[in-house]
Amino acid sequence: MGTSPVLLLINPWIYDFAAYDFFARPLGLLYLASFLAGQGCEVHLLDCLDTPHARPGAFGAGRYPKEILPTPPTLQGIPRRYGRYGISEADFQARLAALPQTPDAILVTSLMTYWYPGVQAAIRLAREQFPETPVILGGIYATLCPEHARRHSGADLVITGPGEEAMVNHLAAAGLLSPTPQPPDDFASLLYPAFHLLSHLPYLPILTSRGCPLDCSYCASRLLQPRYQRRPPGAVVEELLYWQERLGFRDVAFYDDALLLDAANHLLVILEELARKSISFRFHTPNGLHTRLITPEVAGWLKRSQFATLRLGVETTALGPDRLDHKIQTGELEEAMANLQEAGFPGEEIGVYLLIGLPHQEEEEVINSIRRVKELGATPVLTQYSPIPGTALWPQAVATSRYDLLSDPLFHNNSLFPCWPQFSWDRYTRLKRLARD
Ligand code: B12
Ligand code: SF4
Repeated sequence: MGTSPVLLLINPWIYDFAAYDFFARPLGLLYLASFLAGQGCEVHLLDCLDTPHARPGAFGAGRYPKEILPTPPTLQGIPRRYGRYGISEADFQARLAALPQTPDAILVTSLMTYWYPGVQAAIRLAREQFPETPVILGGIYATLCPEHARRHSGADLVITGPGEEAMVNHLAAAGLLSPTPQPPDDFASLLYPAFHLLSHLPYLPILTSRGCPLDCSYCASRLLQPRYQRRPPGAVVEELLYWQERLGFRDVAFYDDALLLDAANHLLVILEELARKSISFRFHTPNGLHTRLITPEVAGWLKRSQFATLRLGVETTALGPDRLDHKIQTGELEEAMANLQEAGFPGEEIGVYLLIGLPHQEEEEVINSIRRVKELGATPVLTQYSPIPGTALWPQAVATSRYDLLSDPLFHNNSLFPCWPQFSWDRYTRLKRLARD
């Protein structure tokens, strides 16, 4: 076996009509990088999104550089400009050429299913430079659409699900590595993500748990992380301190699906410990929080600990037996709002995610939700539904869509409102205006 295997890890471009860096870093790939480095691999990273923003936003978020490209034939007629977000192709090639040697394997991650053209482009260009090197694809698109990925990505191997153990087994089978034994699928024992491989890191993404014990019908959390696992609160505090000492950043974005679950024994312990040590950050929750779990005590801690970007996962204020999730019941949004306002959050700092474009969703319901959120003094944030294969809602999504969702993941793109038969750009603009004004 001798020398360490050399691995090139790639985070591909985004190909889309719209994309914005709202605290987005390739955390899964960075976890994999540190894990494999810990197993004795020499790891290099080529992150197509690791570039200065074209227009900086608040707290380190911002607009990615975009190069306009022809709209794919299947998406013709969408009055939005398609393009590639991230570094230029020339920059990609230069970064490949700068590698000290030919890698033994190329590991590519993936995020949104409908961003697969970015995966294809990255694999194609990497292959041009290193035709002999095997390419392995993993991540979210690979897990949700494995058959499509096997046929169309250009990778030699597609691995689904959490990648740590699977990659070690694969490298061992290929004779590249003799693995040190690891406790199987144990999130708490993983090394910190390899943030040092990034050039631009204005904020720190952090995961305190993986997965979610709930099972909302439009969500893929269970498919991606079948087991809900939590790190000990003390370990999260240690990680935050570790990065603050080395990188000196202030902004932290939680990536958890279920950050507020059992808060008394988890998040609140973390925040109390930071307060006890007089260490402060500015926190952001770009992924929605569970509204019903915002008790007066939780709200108070969120305020004291400087949560600056708050997003509540509400999806719709319509209640009743037809709801697609188990996240909220009568009076719970009202209660959460009262608790947050009591704690001192002004309405414009409380963003409430409302999902639009769900199968069979009436426009009236969206309008009512927007009005209700505004009445309560919060800020409605519209998020467009993206249908996900394997979720409980998928069969309905396929049945209601005006696109053939089964034929191409490009149709999962939330910018198309693929499952909203009454969709028109005028309607959407009206709803956006209603939410904003
Ligand atoms: C954090 C998050 C975000 C963040 C940023 C994510 C980022 N890095 O860019 C924010 C809040 C910005 C975001 C936004 C959105 N998101 Co989002 N997000 C997530 C979330 C909760 C976690 C992703 C994550 O980082 N996980 C943690 C890491 C550790 O896991 P991982 O990336 O999966 O990596 C592991 C494995 O996949 C694997 N792996 C990864 N790479 C590789 C490579 C190889 C070679 C191998 C072998 C293995 C492997 O190993 C890793 C470690 O175990 C997922 C749901 C989920 N639970 O996964 C949704 C999810 C990905 N998001 C989703 C959606 C719909 C969106 C939005 C479109 C929402 C909206 N309607 O506005 C936006 C659009 C984003 C944009 N920029 O345009 C959907 C995807 C739908 C789809 N069709 O693909 C998901 C699945 C949620 C859902 N609804 O079910 N998101
Ligand atoms: S609560 Fe959130 S993460 Fe959990 S299943 Fe529902 S939508 Fe997914």
